[in-house]
Order: sequence, then C-alpha cells, then structure tokens
Amino acid sequence: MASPELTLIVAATRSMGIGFQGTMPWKGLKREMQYFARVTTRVPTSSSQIPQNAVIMGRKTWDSIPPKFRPLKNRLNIVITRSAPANPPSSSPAGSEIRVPSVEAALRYAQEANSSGGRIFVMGGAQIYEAALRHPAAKRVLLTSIDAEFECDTFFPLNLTGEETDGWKKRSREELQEWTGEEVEEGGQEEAGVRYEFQMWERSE
Ligand code: FOL
Repeated sequence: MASPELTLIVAATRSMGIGFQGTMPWKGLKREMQYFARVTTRVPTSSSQIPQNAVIMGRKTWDSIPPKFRPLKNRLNIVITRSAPANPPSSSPAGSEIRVPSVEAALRYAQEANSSGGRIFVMGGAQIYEAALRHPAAKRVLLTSIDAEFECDTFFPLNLTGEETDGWKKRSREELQEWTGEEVEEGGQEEAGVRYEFQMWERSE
C-alpha cells in the first residue's frame, strides 16, 4: 500500500502556544473552529467515492472536545491511548471512535479504512504532533497563526515563522485555497478582537 500522506492541523499563538490547562487558550474563535471542521471534513473531489477523512488525536484532545461534538461528525475519529487494545477492531462501531495504542497503529488503521485516498489529519495535542512530525509521512501543516499572546502551557513542537524554517516552507495563499477548497482572505482576518491567518506549510526536503 502506498505510504499515506499526513496533514497536521493546528491553531497556535505567536509563540506556538496551543493549549492551557486542558483546553484551548482562547475563546470565541467560532469561524476559526468552523474552518477546522470544514477542512477536516471535506473530501477531495477526485476521491468523492471515499466516504470520509480520518482525524487522529490524542486521548487528552479527545477529552477536551465537548461531548456533544464527539466523535467529530462525518470523520473517522481515531484516538491514541496507551490503554487501547493491541489489536483494535477491524472496523469501528457506527457512531463511535476507534482507540489505538500508537501513532503507527493509528496510521495503519486510517490507511486501511481510507485505502482509496481519503485524507488523514493529525489534530493534536503536543505529544501526538511530536510523534507525527517524526514520521516521514507528515508532509503538511495547516497552521492558523494567531497574532496574539495567551497564557499557554502546551506548545506546537515546531516553530513555523517567516517563510521557511527547519525544512518547512510556507506555501502561497493560492496553494492553500487549492488544497483545502477554502477561500481565505488575503492578509488574514479578525474575530473576537483577535487577528489570525490561515497558512499551509510543507516539508521542503
Ligand atoms: N486546528 C485549528 N485550526 N483550530 C482548532 O481549534 C483546532 N483544535 C484542535 C485541533 N486542531 C485545531 C483540537 N481541539 C473541536 C473541539 C476542540 C478541538 C477540535 C475540535 C470541535 O468541537 N469541533 C467540531 C466543531 C464544533 C463547532 O462548530 O463549534 C467539529 O465538528 O469539528
């Protein structure tokens, strides 16, 4: 089977802060959250026979999602937890998440479930982003760069600033629009008094 491509999706402050005390450091970025929901749900047209994309997350991130929104609808939810069985069921019960013990197992599961091309997203938190970034399949980061500081105790493990850093390159707004199917404003947008910009970064090696 061809190696699947992994896309990390994250919203982070200027200092790459992503969390505080088990929740997000900011409040009220509703349109940002809707962008997350649309982008992770939208299936590329060339593979519209694929029922859905997969979202991979750590157990703490799962716990941080309001119960009424979980599992995230119209997406295959894969939760990484050390307490998962070594041999996960070969299909998830309808309307529930699947639990696996590692990023490697999550990838294998997503790949089998989405064998004809559904997208695979990694949605955190820090420990899971870190493991995913060590994986060669991690090709892309969809970063929402929040132009503000909030108190954070959890950080994205890669500093994406400027145009190019650490083997990663920021793609153009047009390339982001093409890949996500979203139309995004040039120069970013503002919500609840906070400015942020949707960005796409890709490995440059
Ligand atoms: N990436 C980005 N860009 N923004 C985020 O807020 C974000 N959050 C996480 C991971 N990557 C992100 C992890 N945290 C929900 C809640 C928390 C969460 C991720 C998702 C959630 O409830 N999502 C619903 C939408 C709910 C709504 O419309 O308010 C979903 O269907 O995706």
